[in-house]
Amino acid sequence: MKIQRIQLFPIASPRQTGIANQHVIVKLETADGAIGWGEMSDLSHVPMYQFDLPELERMLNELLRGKDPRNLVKIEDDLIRFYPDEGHMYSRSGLVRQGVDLALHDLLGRVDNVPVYTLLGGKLRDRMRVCYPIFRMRSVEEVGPNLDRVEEKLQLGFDLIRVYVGANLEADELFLGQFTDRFKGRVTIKSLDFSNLLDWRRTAMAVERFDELCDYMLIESAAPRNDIEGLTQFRRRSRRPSSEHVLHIHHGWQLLAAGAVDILNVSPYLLGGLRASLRLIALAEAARASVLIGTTQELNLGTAAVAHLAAAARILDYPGDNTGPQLYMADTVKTPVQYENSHLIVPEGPGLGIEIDEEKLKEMTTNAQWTFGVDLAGVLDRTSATRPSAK
Ligand code: GAE
Ligand code: MG
Ligand code: MG
Repeated sequence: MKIQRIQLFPIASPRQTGIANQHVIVKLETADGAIGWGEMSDLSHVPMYQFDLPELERMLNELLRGKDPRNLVKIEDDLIRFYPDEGHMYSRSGLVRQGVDLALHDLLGRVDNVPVYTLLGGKLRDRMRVCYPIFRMRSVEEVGPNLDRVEEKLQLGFDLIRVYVGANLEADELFLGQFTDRFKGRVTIKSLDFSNLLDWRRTAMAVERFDELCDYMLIESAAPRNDIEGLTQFRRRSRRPSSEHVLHIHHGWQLLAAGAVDILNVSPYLLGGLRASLRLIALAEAARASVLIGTTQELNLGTAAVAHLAAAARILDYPGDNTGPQLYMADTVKTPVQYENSHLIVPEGPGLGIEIDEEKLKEMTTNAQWTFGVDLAGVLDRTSATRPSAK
């Protein structure tokens, strides 16, 4: 088997929350006609520059054409050199590697007629508990609609949420207090995500107030970006476990060696695919730390890949964040991944277990608008420029 061609299709998908996000669908073909699909998920983050897609496609064809898709380690080794770790949460090189890694796994699974989890060694579970995101509130006017959204998602079976906090403590407190009054015993909070907004002491002070209002499993990103010492200080004083997004394998080691976190937030979009994610999970195992699978809000292909990762993960002791397909209103797939009672179900078909509708893909590619706007708080928080606090 030899890789013959890789194609990149830009698409945009609106979210129920009023923003739209840009993704790249990856199609990989071998000389004998086998096909695999992958995804570079959610490019609409800072830093605010984007791929030169024709150039990226040209380069990837040059790198991959003629290669044996079964030699995953070799392709990965090349890609890590050509697209090295960038060390931030929205690493473009991580996304390039994710796109190729997912398409390769999908292709190999289809050729052998096995699900991707089989390629990863098999499965320990057939579902993963996941939570729905409540995006950051910057004004108290945003509290009511978000509580209504919790109710709406509960009706669909999602009894687990996570809440982004730290920009407006008054709004946070209002939300968390009213959440407890309205949903206690019916909906659980997986995490309060500070997204590296506050220094560790301010986070600790906010947490003291939040602790009086609600119960939750863990705190995420409790110190500024790259402040491993701050995370360590916070964790020493925290009654609850804390997690941080792992940026690359050495960062994972740094977090664990410093005792900065209880939980590694492991994500294929950031680390560059399934194989890289499995390495981080092994690192957590070695440190007797915990793992959760995070998200950039992938579409169906990216979420299916996460499901296969979850199936094969030896350490996975907290719920994941992977509900992108519940958030986006358009995708290129024939049938979406399945959720049941706040669980993402591991697909059983060959490859990633997702069928692409090429007509839909064509339509979405033609209509894709890659505009980003200049509403920085909205880009950071994933909220729309029409939110009350933006007035
Ligand atoms: O920090 C997180 O856990 C989030 O998933 C964060 O990365 C979001 O901004 C996400 C999104 O697009 O909603 O990427
Ligand atoms: Mg986070
Ligand atoms: Mg994202």
